[in-house]
Amino acid sequence: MAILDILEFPDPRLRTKAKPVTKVDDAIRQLTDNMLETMYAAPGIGLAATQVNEHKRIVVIDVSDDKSQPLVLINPEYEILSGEQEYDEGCLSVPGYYETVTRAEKILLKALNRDGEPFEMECDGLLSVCVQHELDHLEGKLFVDHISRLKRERIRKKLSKDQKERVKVR
Ligand code: QAP
Ligand code: CO
Repeated sequence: MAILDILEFPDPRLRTKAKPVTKVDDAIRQLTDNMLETMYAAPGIGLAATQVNEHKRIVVIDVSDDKSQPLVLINPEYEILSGEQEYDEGCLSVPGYYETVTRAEKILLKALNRDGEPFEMECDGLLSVCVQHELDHLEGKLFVDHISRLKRERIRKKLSKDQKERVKVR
């Protein structure tokens, strides 16, 4: 297993649209395991392959309190079932920033699991927010695209400055 590097906003590679996985083989399973390890180490509750510069339709999520319920989603899709909810979202690719985003309340998620078998599940609450947030990544979209341009620009400038200073002190 390995901990992978996470791309940070405004890295243009985060804008890449991910391609479907054509076969769930050992290499894909190894990537999902490394993504879970990276997410748990961060620590985070969700991570998309895009964030580790792998442009494949793969997401890992664990919203349980004790990190006991890893979800591996391959070629995921969802349908909105009902309602709206607001949540203060963050992102491992936008470290240190949280903003309120409005998303659907209930969704029907369809994906392949780690063994390549299709499954469906209804999601609500935090899990529903997390699925919608992570599937945005696969389209090259970030939660900061759901907030005002003024707020997004403020975050972009601060993170760019942090990244430059990190290079200097290295
Ligand atoms: C996406 O986000 C999410 O800023 C997953 O300094 C977030 O795991 C879905 C994290 C909220 C639904 C609700 C963020 C860690 C982790 C940071 C994460 C940070 C350290 C974010
Ligand atoms: Co994110």
